[in-house]
Amino acid sequence: MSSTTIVRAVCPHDCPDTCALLVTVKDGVATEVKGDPTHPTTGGVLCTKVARYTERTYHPDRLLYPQKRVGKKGEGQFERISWEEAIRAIAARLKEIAAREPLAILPYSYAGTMGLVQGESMSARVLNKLGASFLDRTICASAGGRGYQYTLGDRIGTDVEQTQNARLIIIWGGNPIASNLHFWTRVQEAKRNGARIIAIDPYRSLTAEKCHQHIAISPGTDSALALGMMHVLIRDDLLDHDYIERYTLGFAALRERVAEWTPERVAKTCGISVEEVVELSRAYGEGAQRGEPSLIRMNYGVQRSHGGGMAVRNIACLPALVGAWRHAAGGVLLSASGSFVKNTALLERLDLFPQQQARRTINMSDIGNSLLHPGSLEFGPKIEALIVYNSNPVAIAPESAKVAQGFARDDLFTVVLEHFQTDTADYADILLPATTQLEHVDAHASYGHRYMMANNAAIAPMGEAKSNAEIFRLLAKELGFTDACFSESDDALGAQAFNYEHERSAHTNWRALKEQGWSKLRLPEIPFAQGGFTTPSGKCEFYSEQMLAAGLDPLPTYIPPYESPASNPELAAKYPLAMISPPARNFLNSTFVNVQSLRDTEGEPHLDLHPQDAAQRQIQAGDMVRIFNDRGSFVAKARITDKARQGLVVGLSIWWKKLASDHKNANEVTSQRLTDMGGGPTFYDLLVQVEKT
Ligand SMILES: Nc1nc2c(c(=O)[nH]1)N[C@H]1C(S)=C(S)[C@@H](COP(=O)(O)OP(=O)(O)OC[C@H]3O[C@@H](n4cnc5c(=O)[nH]c(N)nc54)[C@H](O)[C@@H]3O)O[C@H]1N2
Ligand SMILES: Nc1nc2c(c(=O)[nH]1)N[C@H]1C(S)=C(S)[C@@H](COP(=O)(O)OP(=O)(O)OC[C@H]3O[C@@H](n4cnc5c(=O)[nH]c(N)nc54)[C@H](O)[C@@H]3O)O[C@H]1N2
Ligand code: SF4
Ligand SMILES: [Mo]
Repeated sequence: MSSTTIVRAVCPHDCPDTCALLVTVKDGVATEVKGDPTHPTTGGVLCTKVARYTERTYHPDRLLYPQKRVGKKGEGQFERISWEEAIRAIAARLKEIAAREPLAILPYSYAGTMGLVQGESMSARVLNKLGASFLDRTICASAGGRGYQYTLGDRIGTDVEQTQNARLIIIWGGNPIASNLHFWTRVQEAKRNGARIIAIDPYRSLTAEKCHQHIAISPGTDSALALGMMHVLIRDDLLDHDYIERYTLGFAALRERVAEWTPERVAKTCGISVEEVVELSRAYGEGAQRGEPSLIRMNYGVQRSHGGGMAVRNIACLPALVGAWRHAAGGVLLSASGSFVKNTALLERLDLFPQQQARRTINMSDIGNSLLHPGSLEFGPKIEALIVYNSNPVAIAPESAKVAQGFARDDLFTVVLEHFQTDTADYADILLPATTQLEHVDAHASYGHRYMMANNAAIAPMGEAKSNAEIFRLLAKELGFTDACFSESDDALGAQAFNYEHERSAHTNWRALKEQGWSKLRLPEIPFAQGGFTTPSGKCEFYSEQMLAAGLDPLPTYIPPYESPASNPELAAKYPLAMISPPARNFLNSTFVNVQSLRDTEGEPHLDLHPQDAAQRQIQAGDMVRIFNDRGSFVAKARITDKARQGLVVGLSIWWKKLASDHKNANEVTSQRLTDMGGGPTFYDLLVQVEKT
């Protein structure tokens, strides 16, 4: 007898929307993945990528059994082995290393799945028990997260479900049509209700194109624009004095600081006009004076350069100045992740770490340098074993030539857990097949909305694939770890993910969450109407003692890019063009690049150049060009367009190297230098030269 069921699931990808899914399963086969129409932020709509999720799950290239490498590292030659052999080989090698130097073992993982079970749960327990090095997971949001935290506290902002009620929406360093679709739907509703929409972006992105106004700022100069806005707001007295008095700290010092940031100076720094600075500030301040909610949707594009943390901090100061936090639809949203009450300690069990043993943390953003480090007193031991899951570092980490060189080390033991044979998988000693979201259970928080989510397994694992948690459980057993926590099932881990005792989440539990799929946290509709920021002072901190203690300027300031014509003219003489490589709409970071229908839509790696920059180099549309600097080079097909401001080239990303004609991607030219705070990467802070191949 044939059977059809609908299973409640969650989109696992690194996207703020964390959609609620309904998976149709016919006779054990997932036939359709749809958005849950009753989930308020999903609204029954998925992006093109995940609407095709079955194409990815049933992809003919799925890894279906464990393999060991037979060719050279990077060649991608593997031979099938059994799970027993794979787990035995890994455990033996890890044991041998741990007996000498546990800190030589390092995990490398990020948000390939955002699931709390298949992310850092059983994996962390095993690595903690081993006494391995910790990984600082900085690759995306840590600079901005830190800047936000210094200013406002936890990552809590305006509820995305209020967006349509805002009268002014500033989309700052984000391209929601590609990367935050369900927010964009609400922006359009706001637009229909008469709201004004402004994009601040060096590139006329799909989103910027559809806004009322696009301010094409030079990359990495956002903190200066925010200083200029504060200057005008204070100069023209477009302030909420009562809010400033009650709920902020350091206004007098801020006033003095921003006095020097005249619109003229700001315009010059940001490569925009004086009018743009003044009009933006007035629109923001005057709207607030009329009592209208204004929302800043700040996104991670502003924090991928040297002063990224400061940029987020400066922008985060704006709502308090004009009292925008008084409105449910006002304020700023960078991330909602701090809204959730997770049981991290229980999931990860840091207490398992050997008590007397030294600890070490390796930053994932300069993994190339770390893998090539011979070891020293300061650095600690050389890295000898790497366990990679939920990430594809050979494609996504900066200064790729060094990353690949590190992965190619013959004396490095590398285990990769993956769905596909990615660029990183090619370097594995042991390659293990992992389940996808349709095949395992998980619990999810979100960084774009306020719903706790549960993902049920819809189908049986493909081939011999196992969930990450199951793989680490097997490893724990082989390593002889007998603590009870090492035998907890994926479902038991899911049940531990949230703290249901806390008032924000107390209204539900794991079983109910799995049945309903999602449940909204209980947060005040207007989070900071009466202050209540989670900073040390409880106020919005224009002046931050914490920053001072960390050796940073305690007041908003401007930190120029490492590499720009203004800040590094010598380098610019050789490499005159700034470059950014933001996400392509049909990929999700490096995921989906191998799904043919989505790759066909993106075509091939492109480079967008301004007509004048192209003419100067005799480059015509469709020419293959080489993009290069001292770190490396890659080729792409030229697209000539004024979407890129003059002096800027744009290569939408993140391509799999092996699927590009030269087996390289944009990360060949990005740099391993870190942001001002949070140890973040500087993916959008670089200079290059471009020539016809
Ligand atoms: N389709 C799709 N969706 C995604 C992703 C994806 O790869 N594809 N990635 C996911 C992930 S991991 C993340 S972190 C988020 C990212 O989400 P966002 O932070 O919204 O990132 P982007 O969509 O890349 O938008 C960044 C925009 O910032 C612009 N930008 C670059 N440099 C600067 C600058 O210095 N200043 C300003 N003001 N703007 C700048 C870029 O041109 C780009 O249009 O999206 C998630 N969603
Ligand atoms: N040039 C440039 N580089 C960038 C960026 C950029 O804008 N430009 N963006 C940066 C940002 S914001 C981010 S967040 C990073 C993202 O970098 P990553 O997190 O590495 O990228 P993803 O493609 O999201 O996920 C990586 C892998 O996780 C795997 N995966 C998914 N689910 C599971 C699972 O359940 N188990 C296992 N074992 N594997 C799974 C997928 O198959 C995929 O290959 O890239 C960064 N790199
Ligand atoms: S990638 Fe984002 S928009 Fe697409 S289904 Fe997943 S959560 Fe929704
Ligand atoms: Mo990210």
